[in-house]
Amino acid sequence: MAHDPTVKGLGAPPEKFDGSGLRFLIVHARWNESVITPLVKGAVETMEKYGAKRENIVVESVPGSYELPVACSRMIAASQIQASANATDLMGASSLLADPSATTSPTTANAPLKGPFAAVIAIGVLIKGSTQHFEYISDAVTHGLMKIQLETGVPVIYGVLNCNTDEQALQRAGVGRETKGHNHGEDWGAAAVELGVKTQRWA
Ligand code: DLZ
Repeated sequence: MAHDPTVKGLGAPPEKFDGSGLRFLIVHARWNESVITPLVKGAVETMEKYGAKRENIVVESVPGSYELPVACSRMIAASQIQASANATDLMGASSLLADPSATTSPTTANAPLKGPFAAVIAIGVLIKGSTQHFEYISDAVTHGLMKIQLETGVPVIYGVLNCNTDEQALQRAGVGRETKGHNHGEDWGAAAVELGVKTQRWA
């Protein structure tokens, strides 16, 4: 089969975005694991290339794509609650510092960041079957993820492949059998860092 020209990726970014001080979340489905695994790997490796530290990239799995929105929603909310708790702790710590007898555990430079996620990537692979399942799940997940990012203001990168065949999906993970294709996980990793940096600028 000839090279599929629709399997293309993101162009070069207008600047080098630095994800080093940011915390990210990847939630991925486990359906179609042979496609999911390279996509997640591509996303993580690209985020690291853009400075994100592996310990600041939280990876969580759910059974199928239909579960992506609820996991993203809960984990974003939990990270925001944790951020408020940390802020309260810090206020307490600064008053403790006034007391020379108080002991606080020092944070190390390599400790994972806590607090809100700068951006989230939701990764799923939906392959069209002979029933209406594909259309219902695809539509619900797409709208669910958009709703979450608009309601929370946290970018949710759309890492859901909606494909007609296994081969189409494999090619979009860079592991096609007929032709390798391009790993879209890399584009999603780059988009997560860019949006994470930009939403901080837009704050
Ligand atoms: C049920 C189902 C089907 C038929 N196909 C897929 C698929 O191609 N990709 C995917 O991520 N998940 C699929 N699922 C599972 C649903 O997303 C979901 O996990 C179950 O319906 C349970 O809610």
